This record gives sequence, structure tokens and C-alpha cells, in this order.
Amino acid sequence: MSLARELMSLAAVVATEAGALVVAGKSETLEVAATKSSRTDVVTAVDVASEQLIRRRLLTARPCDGFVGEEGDDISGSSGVEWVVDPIDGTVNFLYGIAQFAVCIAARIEGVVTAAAVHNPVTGEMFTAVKGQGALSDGRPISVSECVEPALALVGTGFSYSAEVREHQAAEVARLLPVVRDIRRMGSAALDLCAVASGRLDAYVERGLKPWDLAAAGLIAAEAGARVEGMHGAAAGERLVVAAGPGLFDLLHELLISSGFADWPLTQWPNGCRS
Ligand code: LIP
Repeated sequence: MSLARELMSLAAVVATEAGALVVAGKSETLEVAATKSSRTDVVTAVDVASEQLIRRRLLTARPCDGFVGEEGDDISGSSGVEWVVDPIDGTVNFLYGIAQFAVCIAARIEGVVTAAAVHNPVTGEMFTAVKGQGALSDGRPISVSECVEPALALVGTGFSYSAEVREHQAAEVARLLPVVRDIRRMGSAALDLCAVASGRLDAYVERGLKPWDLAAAGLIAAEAGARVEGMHGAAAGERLVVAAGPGLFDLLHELLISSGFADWPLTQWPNGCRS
């Protein structure tokens, strides 16, 4: 079995274990343990416990690997493999009991995201991908929609934890809304990208994503046939992520520009949003 396939299998097994812990951790009394970039950017004890389980399992199985997680300290490794982990993507949904959140585990080999698993522990669905080998949902191949017309495109998006950034995002989305089919704000960037990968959304666009929101699900969307990029051919990243099928991407990209998605460079963002 290739290294990439081995890493994907390990990611899926560990995501399943962490998913069980997350579901078991959801109770009526679940509280916010801390806040991060703003009062609405919350973390629960379950986010932390999930990341600790994932870190322990991955680094016990592969002690020389590196680790980058949303809730903990980064670890540099010597093997050339680095894990990029979001223990619960969609934490606000999790806190409110909305079944739209996921455990996300990606493996980078020499800096390139090469294997990924995204698991919704409530629905049980497991999205996986190995670079160059396509994307799967519960073991079955998935692919992006064939939508080519923005006016018929169902577009997913999300908003920042910063009120100032949300004000800009709201204006951009207000300009985009009349020229697409409709907008969906489902609360988990990773599951939005997996929805593009499986044709449940035609496209996705969001500013301000962190590496752990994007790494695993970005590979899954790309392996399902999506173009996953930033503005003007830049790499997808914190400034902007756009994901859509090849027949839709360029037309949508033009509409995003005319809707103002390229107008507000990162350098002008409020400090907390550029951490
Ligand atoms: C969330 C993303 C969501 C975005 C939120 C936040 P978290 O990740 O999944 O798409 O709109 O601002 O980044 O904080 O739940 O890991």
C-alpha cells in the first residue's frame, strides 16, 4: 500500500474514533470553555479532547510526524509528513446541536496535502481522498456538479467571527445573491467543500479560512474535479477560497470580482482576523 493510501486509512480510522468522542461529548450542559479571536469564536472542552485524541493516536502510530491543529501547539517532525487537523469544524453548530460539523484530518507529504479524511459523526458520512486518486464518500466515488451557469448555481459561503469582516462579507454576498441560484450558509467550511465535491452544492466561496478548515476538504473537492483556488489564480487560502466545477469556475470568478470579493485585501483586515 502506498504511503499516501496508508495515511488516508489512518486518518479515516482516527477521525471515526474522534467523531465518537465528539458525539458522546455533546450534552445539554456543554459550555464554552474559551473564546479566541472574538466573543463568538468559541472552543469547547470537546474540541480540545478531540484534538488530544487525534494527536495522541497519530503520533503514537507515526512518532516522527509533524502536527498542526486548531486548538493546540504545533509539533515539527522529521519524517516529511505533517498532519493538519480541525478537531471539530463547525464548532458553533456543534454547540447549538446542529448536526453539521466534522472532524477533519489531512496529511501533507513534503508540504503537499496528499491524503485526507472529513467525517460528519452525526450522519456517519466519511469523505476521503488521496492526491491523484479521486475522492470518495463512504467508499463510493464522488464528483462535482455539471453546473455551468452562475444563475443556476447553488453557492455555499460563510462569515467571519469578526463583526467588521462580516459587514464586508454581507455586502459582497448581497451583491452576489441576485446573480446566482441561491446561497447556503451551513456553518462548516469543510462540509461545504465536501458538498461541492459530491454535487450537493455547485460552488463555495469564503474569506478568512484557516489551514485546518481547508486542508482536508480542499483536497477532497479538488480530487472530485473542482477547481479550488483563490483570486486571480492565487492558491486557495485565508484571503479567499473559491471552489467550483471547471465549467462554472471562470464565470463565477468574474461575478465574485464584480461583487467585491477581491476588494478588501488582507492587509486591511482587523488584526484578530489575520492571526
Ligand atoms: C468555521 C468554518 C466556517 C466559518 C467560520 C469558522 P470552526 O470553522 O467552518 O465556515 O464560516 O467562521 O471558521 O471555527 O468551526 O473550526
